[in-house]
Amino acid sequence: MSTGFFGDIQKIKYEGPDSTNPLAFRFYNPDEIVAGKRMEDHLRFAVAYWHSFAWEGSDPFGGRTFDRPWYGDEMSKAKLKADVAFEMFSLLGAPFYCFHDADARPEGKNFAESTKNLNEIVDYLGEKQQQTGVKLLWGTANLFSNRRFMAGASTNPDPDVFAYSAATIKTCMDATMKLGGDNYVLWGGREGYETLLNTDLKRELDQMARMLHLVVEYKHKIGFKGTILVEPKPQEPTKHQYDYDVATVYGFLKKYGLENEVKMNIEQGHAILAGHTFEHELALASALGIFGSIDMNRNDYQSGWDTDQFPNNVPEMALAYYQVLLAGGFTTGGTNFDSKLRRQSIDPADLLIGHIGGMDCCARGLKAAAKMVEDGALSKPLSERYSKWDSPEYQKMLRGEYKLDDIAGWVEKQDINPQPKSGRQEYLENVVNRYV
Ligand code: XUL
Ligand code: CO
Repeated sequence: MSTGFFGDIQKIKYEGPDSTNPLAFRFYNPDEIVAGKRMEDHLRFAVAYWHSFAWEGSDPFGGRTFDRPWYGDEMSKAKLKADVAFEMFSLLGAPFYCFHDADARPEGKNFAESTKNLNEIVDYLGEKQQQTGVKLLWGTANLFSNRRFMAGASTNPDPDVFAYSAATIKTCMDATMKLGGDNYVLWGGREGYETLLNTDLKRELDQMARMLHLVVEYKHKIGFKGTILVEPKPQEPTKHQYDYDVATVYGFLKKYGLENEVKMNIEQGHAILAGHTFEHELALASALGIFGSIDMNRNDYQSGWDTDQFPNNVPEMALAYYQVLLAGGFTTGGTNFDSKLRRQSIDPADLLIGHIGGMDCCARGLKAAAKMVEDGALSKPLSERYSKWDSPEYQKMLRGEYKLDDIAGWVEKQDINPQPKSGRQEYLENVVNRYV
């Protein structure tokens, strides 16, 4: 039975590029085959419960701007929220969703009551999944909003908070497992510091590693088949977040022996905050063998804040999905819209329109990327650029069969005299522009 929240809006359909209907897809056509696979199976779209249903439109200077019938602390409101959320997933044809415990259940007066509320809402979400066929891409714990986490969760100087966080993660992993989630995510919301003057950095990193080991052990204990994902971010809310970027997290995983157990959930806006392009983070994760999933939301390039906007830049998406395709595509991962409306976009239809635009933009990016892969548009010039390495002598050098003095002798004997070659950046940029 419909809640009526979206009025008489019907399931969003693909109408093709010429459509001017704001409530139709122009490029996202789930059944269309791209590079041998249905578009829906490539992109694996997920809606983020928090931004669309839990966030009330506040910013640092003002409070709630949205007016939704499910706001409030009662379980009945949480269920209405779930009803509307699943209605939206179905209208959009989004195959997945993602949620934090705190998005979906009322906070209890203590841990036991919060867990009881979570379990009740998880049963309800399970029924909704059954009814609609929508699945869970990932679950996670909100260990950053409540004031108990203000000095961190696993990295808190107070071990009571570490224990409370561990207990909360356990309940959220149970919930994710019960709902058949494909991944479990850890974003280090307040795992960082405001000032080194009150922070023992080494202790905090050790604590964070202990928590991640506990998570991995519990995953195996309960037989969770999904992937454990860490989501890097350089700052916001803390001045310095320990999971700064892909490179930093990889170093952390290596130091603590977790590099074969954990993969990355890479967010476009976080990449930008870290001073990287999205494709840099994706390419690096892929090169390190830890690519997992993506959060698809852009920042405002002028304000520099983590503004979590829907993607609308097709060339950026094309380069991102190009890296995703090179990495072999998603396995357990997907494209989660960790995106929210602007706080003036108060109409129910805005929720749909934001996602429709994002899905269309990703679809265009994917199609451009697939064509670039198919044509070898970038891979041919790339392999040409490195082709000299294929020669037997250079292969031996790469394998470590020559020492430094051998190489010096060889260079002298062969009279090696490197001749600079063009990097052809403008040419390659023009090639990309032919596809987007
Ligand atoms: C915060 C952020 C989170 C994570 C999940 O910037 O991206 O929403 O995706 O905790
Ligand atoms: Co995110």
